[in-house]
Amino acid sequence: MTTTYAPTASFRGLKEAGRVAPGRHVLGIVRYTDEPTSPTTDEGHPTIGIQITKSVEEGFAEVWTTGRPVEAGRAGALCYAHDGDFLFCATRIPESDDYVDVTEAAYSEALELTRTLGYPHIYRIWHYISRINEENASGLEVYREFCVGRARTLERHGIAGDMPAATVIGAHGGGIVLYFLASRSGTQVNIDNPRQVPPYHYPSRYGPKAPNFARATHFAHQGGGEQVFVSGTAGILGHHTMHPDDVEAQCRLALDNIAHVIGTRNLSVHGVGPGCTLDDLRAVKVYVRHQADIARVERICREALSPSVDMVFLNADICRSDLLVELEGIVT
Ligand code: 3EB
Repeated sequence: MTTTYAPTASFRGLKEAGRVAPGRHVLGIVRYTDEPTSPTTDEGHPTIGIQITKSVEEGFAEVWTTGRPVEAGRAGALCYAHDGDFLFCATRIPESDDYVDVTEAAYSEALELTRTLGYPHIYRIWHYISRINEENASGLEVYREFCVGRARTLERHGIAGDMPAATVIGAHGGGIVLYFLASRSGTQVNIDNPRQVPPYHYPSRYGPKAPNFARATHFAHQGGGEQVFVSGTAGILGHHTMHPDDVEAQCRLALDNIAHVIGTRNLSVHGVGPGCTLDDLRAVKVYVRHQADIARVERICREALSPSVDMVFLNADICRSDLLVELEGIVT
């Protein structure tokens, strides 16, 4: 797949985050580091920090760049930048003993911003949530509270199933960081995996309100070029967690799930193509619940993916407490 001027991500050292190739412009910077920071636009683009590593030395920046100059702005708690065709937006919800209303409010603000600025196609969303598997004051798990808040906003806006690819992963502190990409034009197709129940049809045993995201989003940009955004993908078949005590088996299943989602057959069912393979995956983030499992997971991922893949490994909780590993990536 080729990309002309669409936003692309690269992983860099925290200190080199702002240095970009000639002709590229920073649309947004996400710092994966040892402290949370609320978004700012001090450098002419949003910068936000997720607390997800144990030290700043282990940290890195995910730098989103675009082919055109950007304009940055703020709206309430949201920081954003846009280039006429693409919008990057980030926000942080502070640590809270009840995430339902604050999630609903943040999601509503975000949806409203995309409408006000004229970027109605949200095509990829990331969320990092501290204490994700802990019970909050209500007795409900934090992830489940988040799902209730998200569902309320979507219901209010009449959005049933057509959400894009997403990630929800545990942070080590700092509340909820949310960031997303949206587009003014282009053709977005949200893609399911027939091997996995669509999240919005998960039974209520996983929470009072179902999650809502696609397994992948295919995006054909109006100026040419296509990208496939693969959601955080775990060892789930149907709606069941498989191999609950076996991180290696979960990792292989997650990779199989991705291969299936982006393969020729599944993409053609959704009317898009050509299909791709695990070899095409880039900007891969691998989340591993137990630090001690990272080496084993890394071996499996290095074998399955391209030798030239840009890939990072993070020790983080996954949204179901029996999931030990999850991974995401982009075909650009
Ligand atoms: C899963 O397949 C694993 O709630 O938006 C992955 C990606 C997961 C996104 C979300 C949840 C979400 O259910 C968990």
